Amino acid sequence: MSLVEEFKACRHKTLQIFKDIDRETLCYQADPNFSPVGWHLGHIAYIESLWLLESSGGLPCLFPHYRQLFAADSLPKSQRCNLPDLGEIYNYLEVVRKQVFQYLETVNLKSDIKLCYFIIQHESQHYETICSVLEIIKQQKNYQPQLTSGNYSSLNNELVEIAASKFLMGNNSTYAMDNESPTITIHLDTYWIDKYPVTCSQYRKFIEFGGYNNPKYWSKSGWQWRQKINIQQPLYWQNNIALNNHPVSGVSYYEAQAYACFIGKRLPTEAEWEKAASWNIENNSCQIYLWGDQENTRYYNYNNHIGTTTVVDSYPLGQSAYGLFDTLGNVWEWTDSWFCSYKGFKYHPSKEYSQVYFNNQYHVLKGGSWASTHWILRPSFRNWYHPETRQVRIGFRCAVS
Ligand code: AVJ
Ligand code: FE
Repeated sequence: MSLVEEFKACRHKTLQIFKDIDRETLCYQADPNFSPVGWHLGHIAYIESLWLLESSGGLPCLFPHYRQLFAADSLPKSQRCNLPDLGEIYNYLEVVRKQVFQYLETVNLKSDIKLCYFIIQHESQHYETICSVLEIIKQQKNYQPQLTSGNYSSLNNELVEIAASKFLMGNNSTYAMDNESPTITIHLDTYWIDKYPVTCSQYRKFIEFGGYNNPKYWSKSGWQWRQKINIQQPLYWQNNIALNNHPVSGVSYYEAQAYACFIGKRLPTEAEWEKAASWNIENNSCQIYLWGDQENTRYYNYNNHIGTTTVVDSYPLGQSAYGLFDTLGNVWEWTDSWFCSYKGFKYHPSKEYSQVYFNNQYHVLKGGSWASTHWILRPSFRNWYHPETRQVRIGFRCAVS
């Protein structure tokens, strides 16, 4: 696909979600930590205009009156509900896009290609957040916790041995985001990691054994948080045996950490996760998912094809070289690592994308979810959230030293 076609394909996906959205949903703030879905749409146009037209192209700002509303660092999230009509936001997107295509015809694409890849991946990340917010709204409307206890499933989480060796971490290709570069060779001692993400059935044991009320499983900051928010289960937890073999999701980093402690394991570091997902010891190489690689829905649950989680052993074709399932797609996975820069990091296109978050307040998440597009679905991609976040579809797998 040409770059122009990729831009169009990404936009097509985004607009599809808005086909039957009413004004109330467009402007509704479902959660204090997330903006209304309509805001994300305007912000996508704003960022494209800012980075491609203004900063790179030196062109004047097309809609200066939208700056305050759609910039990421301007209004607090609670003040983003007063949005223009959907038609006006569409017009904003279209006018910006038309200029972008004109601009791209006039420049040597080579110099701007990384920026174009950034823009597509930026839109993809907001696409995913839009999907998550719609899911939150849907859950809030229909949610009925099911309190009956379920049967446990026989699917166990085997540990896979990852023998000591070096491996190549990160991604220095043109389409990589700034925080994935430069690549680095890392040696890891032997460790073991779960073959599957932790399932609802497995997690139910933690709930039923009183895990939420026993400080011995929780870290100090985790227990403080747990007491503050007084919960007994993941967000939107359904005690439904039909979900037994789905990955647990809606858990904060602290809940993931507590569960791991409960079963005598721990969360993997980012490097451990990435090695198990991408390294091939047979030929000493990294499995790299090329930018815009052919969509293959037989391999992973992604691109919103299914629109929710799937049973963790559904995709044998998508196993990593070490035999892990669901490393890509289904749910994001917490790692034990703080989001920080690799040695030699250079920001792109601005400090505001990654650098301002290198402050030991965010944990790295890996692997993408059912709503991740193929433009961001790769083992080297790094997502990051506050350890308290449970609103997006995040699960985890455990490791052992
Ligand atoms: C890394 C997913 C938390 O969505 O706020 C989007 C990514 N950065 N626009 C977010 C991002 C700028 C970010 N997350
Ligand atoms: Fe953004």
